[in-house]
Amino acid sequence: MPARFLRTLSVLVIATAFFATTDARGQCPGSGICLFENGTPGCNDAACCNLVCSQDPFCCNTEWDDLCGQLAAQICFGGSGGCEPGCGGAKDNVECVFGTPQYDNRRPVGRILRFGGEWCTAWIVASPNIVMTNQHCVAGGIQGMTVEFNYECTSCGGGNAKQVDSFNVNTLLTSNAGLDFALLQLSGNPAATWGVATVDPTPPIIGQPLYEIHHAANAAGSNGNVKGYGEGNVTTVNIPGDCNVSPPVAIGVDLIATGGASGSPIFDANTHSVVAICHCGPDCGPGFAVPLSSIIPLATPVITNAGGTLSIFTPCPGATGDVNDDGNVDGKDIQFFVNAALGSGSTDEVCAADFSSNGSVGIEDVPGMITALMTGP
Ligand SMILES: [Ca+2]
Ligand SMILES: [Ca+2]
Repeated sequence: MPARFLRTLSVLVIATAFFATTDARGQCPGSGICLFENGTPGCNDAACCNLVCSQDPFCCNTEWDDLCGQLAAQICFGGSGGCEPGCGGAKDNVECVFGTPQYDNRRPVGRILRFGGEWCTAWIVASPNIVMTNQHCVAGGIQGMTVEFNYECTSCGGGNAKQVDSFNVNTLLTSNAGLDFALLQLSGNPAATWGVATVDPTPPIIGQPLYEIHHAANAAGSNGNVKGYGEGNVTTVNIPGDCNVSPPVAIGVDLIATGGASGSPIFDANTHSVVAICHCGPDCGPGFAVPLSSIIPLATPVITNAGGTLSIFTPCPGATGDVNDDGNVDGKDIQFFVNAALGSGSTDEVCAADFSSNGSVGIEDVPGMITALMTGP
């Protein structure tokens, strides 16, 4: 890249001239953040600023540019690649929701690289190896594309980068500019390791609670160097003309839609199923998404033809107490009820025991289970 080459050359020249004349660290601390391009000389962490400028005086003399941010990530933050929140939200790093169903849903979410550069977000929509992203992410073709899973940090406050698992993008199965979705087939079997996101093709409604798992780039233009997490709601539905979605099915969401987040799955906060994909919006501001209720009917035959298997959310038909599904409600169901309460029941078993309809089996379901045992078939 010519600009980078010239910049590297200028660093050498400046460094040679500068060390001979004056203190390279005169701008420490500066006013901007250290991890990203900040438009000013120096950065606001004095220790980090001194370290970086001792290696690259350009960062203090002229401007803290993207290379300075990358250097800061390497030498101030343990080579983590900068495990910092993408947009500065309180829970912007998915590690901050460790131990929740939301956290589990990070696994099938990967970032798309194009010729090694950060590009978009993709997620496993069907086993063994089909991912969904935005059409605009593949409008220039899939040449040089890979999808990396586990591009995550080790702790909520940052920590180090985890070991990534990379797959080549082999085939563009379909793309649809109107609904801004595309299906890609990867090499190998990423679903075996990273799982499949469950999809819910029910049309979103205003106020529906959501969360998004994404690889958004930072507002300052750095790499999307964290797996991001954000919470929000559906704010509007069926918006005519927004970001050229056709037919007008886009939904407004108070979730980020900055560069890099394109194609991210947006989950319903109660069912933990994907209901929409991130589509467009301003840097780190509320954006627009396309609901899976419009996409799934078109995607399903393509996925089937490519040998893929979807995981589709099915709401519980209602608790019966026949947890072992043998047609009777009796003592044999008690152990299955306990198993479901301990978290080792199947989806069907949880449905049969979840009298409170809260999606899990617990103490609140005991009265219903006792009633079923006393009255059931
Ligand atoms: Ca039974
Ligand atoms: Ca329950």
